[in-house]
Amino acid sequence: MYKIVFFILLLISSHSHAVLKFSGSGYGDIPDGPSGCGVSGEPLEITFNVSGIINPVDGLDVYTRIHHGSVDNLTVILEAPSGEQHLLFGKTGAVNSCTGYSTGLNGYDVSYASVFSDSAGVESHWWTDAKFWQQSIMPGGTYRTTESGGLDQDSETPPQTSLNSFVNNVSEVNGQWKLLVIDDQEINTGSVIEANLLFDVDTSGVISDGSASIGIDSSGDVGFFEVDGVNYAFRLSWYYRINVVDSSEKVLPEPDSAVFTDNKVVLYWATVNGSGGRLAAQMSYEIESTGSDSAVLYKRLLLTNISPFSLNLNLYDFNDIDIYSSSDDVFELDQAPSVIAFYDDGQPQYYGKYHAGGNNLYQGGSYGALLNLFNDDEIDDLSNAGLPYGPGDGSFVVQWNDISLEPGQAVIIQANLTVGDTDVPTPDDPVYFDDLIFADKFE
Ligand SMILES: [Ca+2]
Ligand SMILES: [Ca+2]
Ligand SMILES: [Ca+2]
Ligand SMILES: [Ca+2]
Repeated sequence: MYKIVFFILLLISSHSHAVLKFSGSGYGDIPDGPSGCGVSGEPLEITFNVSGIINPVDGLDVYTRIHHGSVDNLTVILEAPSGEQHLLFGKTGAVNSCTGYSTGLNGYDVSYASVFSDSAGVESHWWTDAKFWQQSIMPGGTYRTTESGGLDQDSETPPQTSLNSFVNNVSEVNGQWKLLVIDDQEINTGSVIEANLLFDVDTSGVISDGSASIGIDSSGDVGFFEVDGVNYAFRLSWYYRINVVDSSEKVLPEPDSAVFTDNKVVLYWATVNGSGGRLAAQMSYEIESTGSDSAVLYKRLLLTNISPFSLNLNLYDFNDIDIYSSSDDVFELDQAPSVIAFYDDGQPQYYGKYHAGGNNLYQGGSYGALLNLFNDDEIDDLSNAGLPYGPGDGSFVVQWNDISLEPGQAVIIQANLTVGDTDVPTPDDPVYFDDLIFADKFE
């Protein structure tokens, strides 16, 4: 029972999130408002074509760079494709009146951007800062969205509102979003320089088959490979390095989307931005039960060169194995450089094998030492050393080096992780590994 609770808690806490950014179009001058009180100007409509969001949206931030002589002229409304609206701010500083704080916005300077986000916390009040900077320029900052000022507003700190609650309740996320920027007083004018919508998307989930399951977090890492209640792997993740471009290894970042079926997930990256968007990626994890207490995990990574240049890649499959408990695992080189066997020293019936296709290099060692290779600021190639290792908290990594990709060309990398507790491994043990495994280029 304790184990099950622990597993669930970790899955929840490992929820991380991908951020999908959509830039606006239609920037320009905001039509000036008319004279008088209570009459609005024509809105400047900034539009955002949002598409491809298939996973749940947990949150939304709105990045704005608005240039204006007086913030109290402005009312800014976000409109979802399905028509629901949410006010970012309006008539700032107008308490039982038509005019409010005469505070300037300097949208031409990126450091003066205003970001609307629930992450700002309630202590960061848009009105309080606007009041402080009256007759001057409001600096950049992150704020909660806020109710409007005007004749009905009797507070200098009107209630703050939630963009996340708004986006959680819109009926359609994909489609054309609008930012309506309205000036409702004459004389002071302004323009919109830039606006972006940043959707916080949850691509985590669990795949399972029989008694085997694996949790996928939004970063594309796989964790908690469990079979029949025994855990075999804590974290499986991919790193890469583009020669000449990168001065250290990069972790494959959060995917844009994840498509789950029962025992399989496919993760998609339109661009892998860590190296300047030179790669697109697609990753699948498929789990297959091979008995009541054994299973195989198929890992398949497809990387495409979407840059106009030839690239030379290194790929690393990082396997942090923690069998049953993490401190007493043994790792052995079964067949260099591609097959690595491992078992629990205390309970050797818990064992497994890893089989890579076409890799050049491997390295075993402690989890911390191996992780340092990828967290430091240096280029690291694996040493074909470190095995056997243990008993201890071990891990292993394999590397495919010198993969040359012309523009538009792709590479597929595959590896399998087989675990089971049917017997103690010997060199002759069959590995659940078929002849389809390969690492090859295709056009
Ligand atoms: Ca105006
Ligand atoms: Ca162990
Ligand atoms: Ca490194
Ligand atoms: Ca380990």
